[in-house]
Amino acid sequence: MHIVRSDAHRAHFPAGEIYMGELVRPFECPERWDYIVAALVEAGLTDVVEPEAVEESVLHGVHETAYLDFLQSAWARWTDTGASGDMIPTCFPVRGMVQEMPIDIDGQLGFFAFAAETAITGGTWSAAHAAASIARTAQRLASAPNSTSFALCRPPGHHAARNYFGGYCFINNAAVAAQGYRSDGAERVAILDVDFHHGNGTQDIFYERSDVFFASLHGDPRHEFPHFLGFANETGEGPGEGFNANYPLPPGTTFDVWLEALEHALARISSFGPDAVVVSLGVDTFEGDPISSFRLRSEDFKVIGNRIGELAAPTVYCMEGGYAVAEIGTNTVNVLTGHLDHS
Ligand code: 7XA
Ligand code: ZN
Repeated sequence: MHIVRSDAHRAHFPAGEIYMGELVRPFECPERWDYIVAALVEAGLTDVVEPEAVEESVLHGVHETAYLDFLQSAWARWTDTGASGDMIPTCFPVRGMVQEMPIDIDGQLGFFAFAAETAITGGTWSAAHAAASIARTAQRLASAPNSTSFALCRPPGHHAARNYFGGYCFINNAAVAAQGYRSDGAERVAILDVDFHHGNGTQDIFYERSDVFFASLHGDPRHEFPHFLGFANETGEGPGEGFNANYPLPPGTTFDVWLEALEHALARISSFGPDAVVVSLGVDTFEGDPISSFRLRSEDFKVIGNRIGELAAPTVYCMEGGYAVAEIGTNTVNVLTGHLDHS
């Protein structure tokens, strides 16, 4: 299994995250990456590859140009105003307001954001771009039948939509991998999102497409972030009708219930007949996760990888969430070795 990673992620680390009325140290922190790397090495997964820069055509296949331009130029324009702190969005174009991009950078910040916990810093664009390059490189390396690679992306990506960021995500790495498969000739790609949170961004990007099937298992949005997408009746639109499957699950969900949903999602993916599979791999379904509410145990993650491996498709795992930092490495590696045990 190829492991694609880069130190470039360290450039992105906001000073704070708004959480329960306080500005706290962000849960999405650089040590998450260090713990995963240590566990990979301990498991003998040492075939490490540095990323090659993702092509503009692939990025533009999943995000709008105005959004990418905003992300790339945001920090310089922000500091030009005299601001020196991180960019935290505070004003959003909600129901009944004008949905047009303002001129002012602070206005644009709210226009391109859907949540306020996620700040942009001076290093955000370079880190997010490197994470997308990691996903694209990992996807290229998993093109042969049954080949598997791991994209150790940070920042994560699955909340990033065609034209908005939030939930710690800026560029949708899993979508980049899926689009990469398409531009390399795959006809059908499936994305399976096993992170605790709904992959609203991935759903948004592919909602009207029939070439990419999206399935997500996640906390019921009536209780859990991102709250406003991820319901079971969201099945795709237009040509994409029938190519989106959501499995919202209640707080406290244990592995037996979660696994039933996984089996259902895998059956849907099998009947779609994908040429390749992208997995949005979050391990915040773990029982000890500080911001989530499922009850999966470390050994359960092996079963997840094993079951995904049974699809016997070229597979790329893209790292998403997981905030029980001391266990994030074990839980992530358990999925990967569970996959390899199968093949
Ligand atoms: O998969 N997504 C995450 O792990 C990020 C969730 C961010 C939640 C913020 C709630 N205040
Ligand atoms: Zn998550």
